[in-house]
Amino acid sequence: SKKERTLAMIKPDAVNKMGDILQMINDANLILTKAKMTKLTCWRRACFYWSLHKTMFIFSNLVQFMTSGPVVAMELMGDEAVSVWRRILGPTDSGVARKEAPPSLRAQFGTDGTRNAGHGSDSLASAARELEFFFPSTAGHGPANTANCTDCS
Ligand code: DAT
Ligand code: MG
Repeated sequence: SKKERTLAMIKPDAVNKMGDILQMINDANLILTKAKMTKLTCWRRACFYWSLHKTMFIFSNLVQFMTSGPVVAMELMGDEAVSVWRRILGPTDSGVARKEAPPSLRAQFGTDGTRNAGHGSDSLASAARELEFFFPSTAGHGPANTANCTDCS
C-alpha cells in the first residue's frame, strides 16, 4: 500500500484529549510529522480554501464553535493515511458514532454533529490543500496568512 499524508485537526472541544489522541495515532501506525496549535480567528476564510466550503459558512454555530478556542493541526503520514485517519475519527455525527464499535475518536470525545472533536481530509487533493493552509510551503504567502481577510470580523 502507498504512503500518504493527511491533514488531521483536533477541534476546540477535544484539544484537552491530545494525550489519548496521540495514542490512537500511534496505535494506527501513523507518524506525526508536523503539528501546530493555532486559533482559527478567520474560519469563514479558512472554509474558502478547504473542501468544507460547500454550505459550511452559513452555519454560524459551526463558525462560533470552530473559533471558540485553539485547534491542533497535524500532518500525519503512513499507509493510506487519509482513510486510516478518517476511520479513527468515525462518523461525522458523534451521536451516530457512539452506536458503532470500537469507539472512535468522535464517539469518545465529541458531542453531536457540529461539536465532533476532529477533522480529517477526505481525499489526497483535500489533504494537499488543507496541509498547505496550515503549513504553507512559502512563508507568509500561504492562505493561512489572513492579513488581507475582509470577510470576517
Ligand atoms: P466530515 O467532518 O465528517 O468530513 P463534512 O465534511 O460533511 O463531515 O462536514 C464538515 C463539518 O461540518 C463536520 O465535521 C461538522 C459540520 N457539519 C456537517 N454537517 C453538519 C450539519 N448538518 N449541521 C451542522 N454541522 C454540520
Ligand atoms: Mg469533510
